[in-house]
Amino acid sequence: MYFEYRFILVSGTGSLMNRKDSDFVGSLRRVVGDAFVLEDRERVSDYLKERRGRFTSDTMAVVLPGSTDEVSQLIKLCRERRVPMVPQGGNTGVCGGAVSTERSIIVNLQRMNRIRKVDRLGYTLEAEAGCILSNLQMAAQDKGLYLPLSLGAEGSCQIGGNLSTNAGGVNVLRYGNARDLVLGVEVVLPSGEVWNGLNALRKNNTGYDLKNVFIGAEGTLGIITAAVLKLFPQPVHRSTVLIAVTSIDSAVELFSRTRKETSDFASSFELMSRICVEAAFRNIPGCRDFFDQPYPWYVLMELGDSTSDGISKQLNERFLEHAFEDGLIEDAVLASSDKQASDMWRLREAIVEAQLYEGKSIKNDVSVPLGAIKPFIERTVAALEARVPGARSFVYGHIGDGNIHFNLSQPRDMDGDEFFSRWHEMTDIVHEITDELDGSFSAEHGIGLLKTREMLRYKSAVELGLLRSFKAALDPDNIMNPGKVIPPAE
Ligand code: FAD
Ligand code: S2G
Ligand code: ZN
Repeated sequence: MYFEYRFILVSGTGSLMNRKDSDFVGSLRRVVGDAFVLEDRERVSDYLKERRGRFTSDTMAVVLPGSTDEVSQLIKLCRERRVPMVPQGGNTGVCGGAVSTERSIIVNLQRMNRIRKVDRLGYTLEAEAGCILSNLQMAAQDKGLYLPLSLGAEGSCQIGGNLSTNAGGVNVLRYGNARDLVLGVEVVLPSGEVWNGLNALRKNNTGYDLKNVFIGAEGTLGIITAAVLKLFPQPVHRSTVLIAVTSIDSAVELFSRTRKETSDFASSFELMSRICVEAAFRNIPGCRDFFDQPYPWYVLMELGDSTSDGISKQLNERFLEHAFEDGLIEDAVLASSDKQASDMWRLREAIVEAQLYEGKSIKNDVSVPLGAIKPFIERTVAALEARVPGARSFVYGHIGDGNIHFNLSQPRDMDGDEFFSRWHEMTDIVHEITDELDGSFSAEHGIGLLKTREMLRYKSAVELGLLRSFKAALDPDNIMNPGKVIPPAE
């Protein structure tokens, strides 16, 4: 009979930790410094919050590296000890991509927040991954330039997380997703090697487009530590309009005119259904109806330009005139001031928060071809409300990109947990119809933990095989954000 002496230490996070683990955490401290390894339950709690309450997160420690070299050393230690790492930015992701387990460490890039360079001539910005998106927008603006990536979480999400999720947001229509805004990245690989891919050239045609392997990989292939972003002329003139329409047909027809009639000056074309704006009026202070009667659908459209005489307003007025003449529009309010324009945007962005007051919600972020928007919405609303009478379909989003946020709020007379218990049943209805219409079950939020099931259902064996080959080649020990994006083999 032998006695195994297991030194059981209770770590700061409250999880039982054996001697080996505590030595390991000690080695992390030697890399980043004592102050930047958080174990105390109190101090790690924010890093463990999962936005939609769908997943619980735990961790051995939260580690805050201050440099690329420290990230590299951390990865080498984790690789040696086979301790999984979860890269984390602002923790605003909505798919559980930054959720950790007690046997992992969270590596948050918040300390790596230096803006290295803004090149006015080259229209580029080089920054570290931990920079908050809104800070980068300001840095560009200070130089009279424009970083168009913009989303509701921009005050807390980090550019590393934006690239890792290939974030979309409200300006994709004119400027593209995060992926389209990147010229180069610096990545620390699961081997601990640093790939300096900080290219600032518009043309550099030398081999595979490696940056795009890591953009959208959601932290499963390495940790993005810096990036070179494309900048654009600052749109000094904006013309924002809130349009009331009676049908999805009119909204889609309006969009199809936008590109030609405004010569692609429209940067945003957002759809909102009545139930969305009513929830905002009800729950969010400062949100008000811009019209004197209710309408079933609203479009928020914004144009911008950097010309001296500002042609956006003229383009918008002419566009609206034609649309009125053709009976596409019931009413419209053209923002007469920046304040009014921001009030319109506040109404749009408030929908996410407003829905929190409407009970539990089952959220879907899908995209369909523009011509399928109407059948998608009509079929899905009908199918869901037939399946769960009283389920309230909040339909809104970036329809210029074919991207619909189809978020279901629990029926007023149903228990929230019962509603959540039907999560897969409801999302399967949404995803089946999306798939039939050649759409995507994840338009901009990514996969994380939330949609690995859909990856199995809707991705071909060839595509899953390719994803697994990339993962095996780059992260053979599966220490980089394991379990995310790629479904476990069946
Ligand atoms: P986190 O949530 O911290 O992490 C997200 C993923 O990226 C995880 O898998 C993580 O492991 C990985 N990761 C983070 N940093 C790194 C890094 N440096 N290297 C490698 N991997 C990393 N998303 C949209 O696309 N469009 C929207 O319009 C939009 N609107 C939103 C509005 C609100 C109010 C909220 C709360 C969220 C919204 N989101 C939207 C979702 C979210 O903001 C984005 O997914 C965002 O890009 C996440 O960035 P983050 O820094 O918070 O990343
Ligand atoms: C949006 C926000 C994320 C969510 O409002 O554009 O991407 O909660 C969404 O649906
Ligand atoms: Zn969105």
